[in-house]
Amino acid sequence: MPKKDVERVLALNDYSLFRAALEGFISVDEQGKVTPGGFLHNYIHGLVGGAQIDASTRPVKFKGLGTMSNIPSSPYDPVFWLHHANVDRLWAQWQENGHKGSNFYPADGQPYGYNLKDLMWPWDGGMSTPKATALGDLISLLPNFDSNDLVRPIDVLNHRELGYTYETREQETRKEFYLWNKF
Ligand SMILES: [Cu+2]
Repeated sequence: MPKKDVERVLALNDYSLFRAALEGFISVDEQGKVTPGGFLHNYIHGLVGGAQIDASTRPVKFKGLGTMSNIPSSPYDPVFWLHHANVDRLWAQWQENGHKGSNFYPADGQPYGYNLKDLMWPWDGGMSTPKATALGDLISLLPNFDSNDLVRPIDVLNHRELGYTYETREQETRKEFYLWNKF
C-alpha cells in the first residue's frame, strides 16, 4: 500500500472515516475532501494478479484479473493472509495512536454486526443471515455454537487480549541500532 496513503489514513480521527478509508472505499485528502474509489485494502485486492485499467475515465476504472479480486476465491491466495494481517496491523496502530478503547468504536447506527455490542456473523450462532446468500447454504456449514463462541466487536477491540502483538516503529529502530552495533 502506498506509504503516503497509509499515513493519511492513520491521521484520521473519526472511526467511520478511518474504516471506510482503510478498507479503501474512499480516500480522504489533507483538507478532508472525500473521494470514492478503490484504495488501500481494496486497491491491493484488485491489483494482485494483474488488472485491466481504463484510464479514460475519472476515477480511473480497474478490472481485477487475479483471484484476489474475487471475494469467494481471494482467501485461496496466500497474499490474502499477508494483506489482511497488514490491515489488522494498521488498525492496531491506529488504536495505539490515540484511539484506544471502545469510545472510538460506534455503539449504534451501523449495519447489524458492526455496532460495538452486536453479535458478528458467523460467530452469532446463526442469529443473522449473511448478505451474500448467493454463496450457497453457508449456515449448514457452520459448527454448533455455544454461548462462549459468540463474538461482539467489543470482545475483539484489544488485539493483545487475542494474543497478538505488532512490531512498532520504535522496536524496528531499536533492532536496526543493535544490528549496526553488532556488525
Ligand atoms: Cu480483503
